[in-house]
Amino acid sequence: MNRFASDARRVAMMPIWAAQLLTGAKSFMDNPLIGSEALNQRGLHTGRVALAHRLAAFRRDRLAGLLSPADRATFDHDGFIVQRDFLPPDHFAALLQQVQSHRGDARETVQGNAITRRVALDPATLQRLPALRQLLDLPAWTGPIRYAGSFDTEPVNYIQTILTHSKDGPDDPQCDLHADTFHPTVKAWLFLTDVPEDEGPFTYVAGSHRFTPERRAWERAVSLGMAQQENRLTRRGSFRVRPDELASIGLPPPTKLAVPANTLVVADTHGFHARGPSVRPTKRVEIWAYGRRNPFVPWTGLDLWTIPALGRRRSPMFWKFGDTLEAMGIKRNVWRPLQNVGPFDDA
Ligand SMILES: O=C(O)CCC(=O)C(=O)O
Ligand SMILES: [Fe+2]
Repeated sequence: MNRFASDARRVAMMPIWAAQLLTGAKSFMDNPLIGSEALNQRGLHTGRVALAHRLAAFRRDRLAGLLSPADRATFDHDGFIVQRDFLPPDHFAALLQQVQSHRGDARETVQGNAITRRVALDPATLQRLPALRQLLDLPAWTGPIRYAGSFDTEPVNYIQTILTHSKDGPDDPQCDLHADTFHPTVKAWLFLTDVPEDEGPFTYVAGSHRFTPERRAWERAVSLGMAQQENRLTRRGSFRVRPDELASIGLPPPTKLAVPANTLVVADTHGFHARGPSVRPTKRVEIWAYGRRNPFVPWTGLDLWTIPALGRRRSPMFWKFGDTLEAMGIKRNVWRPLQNVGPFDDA
C-alpha cells in the first residue's frame, strides 16, 4: 500500500477500532488503539481489564443461584471447580457409548504437534446423541458454566478430541501457560477419557483469575512491552506468562488436573492455564464448552444465541463462513473438514 492509501485506510478504520475498545477485541497487532503504547501508558489496557472484571463480578452476583454455595466459593477462590463422578454411572455409560459409536462430520485444526478435532453439536447431531443432549440441558452442567462465564447464555458446545504428538511440528502452543483473553471468560470439560498427569492434563494456576494489584502491574508491563514481544499469541492478546514469573505476581505453581473420566472441570480461562505436557502420543476426548460475549455489557441475558435453534447451529455456521472466506481467497480456514470420522478415531 502506498502512503496515501495506508493513511486513508487508517482514517476510515479509526471509528471501527475505537468502537472495538468496548468489545472483546484483544489483538495488539490488529487494532492500533489496543496496541498503542501511548494509550497503554495512560492505562488503556489495564483500564479495560479492570472494567471487565467489575462488570463480570456484577453479573456473577446475579447468577449466584445457578450453582451450590460450596462450588461458588471454590470457584471464586480458585478460578476453577473440579467435580469427579459428575454424571450418574448409567448416564455416563450411555454418553460414552453413544460418543464412541458416533461417526459423522467433524473439523480438525493443527497447533504445533497437536491435532484438535471438533464435532459440532447442532440439533441434527444431538438427535443422534440423546445422552449428550440430556447433559447439555442439565442444570448441574449449565449452572456452573453460566456462572463462571458470567452470562446466562448457552455456551458453544462440541465433542472435542486432543491428539498430542501426532504431527511433525513445533511444541503445542497450548502447553505454554496463558490467559485466553483480557477479561473473565469460561471453558468447561467433561472428560470421557482418563487424563493421567503425564498425558496432557488441563493445568491451572489457582487464584490467577483475580485482578490483584500484582496482576495489574504485570498486565501493564506486558501491554507496554509489545514492541519487543516475541510471542505472536501474546501480541494477539492471549498473554503468555513464564512459570518463573508467577511468584512475583503473588501466585502459586500450576495445578495439574490429572482426573478420571466423568470429571467436570469449569474454569475462568482469563486465569493462567495450559495443557500440561504429554510424554507420549495421547488421545483426550471430552465434551467441551466455551462461552464468550462482549465483556462490557452489564446485563446477563439478551443474547440471540440463547435461542436454541440459532445457538446450536452457531459452530457449523462459523465453519461454513470460514470456508466462504477461503473460497473468496481472503483467508485460509484453519478448521479443515472431515467426513465419517469419530471422536475416538486415531489421528
Ligand atoms: O486443552 C487444554 O488442556 C487447555 C487448552 C487451552 O488452553 C484452552 O482450551 O484454552
Ligand atoms: Fe487457553
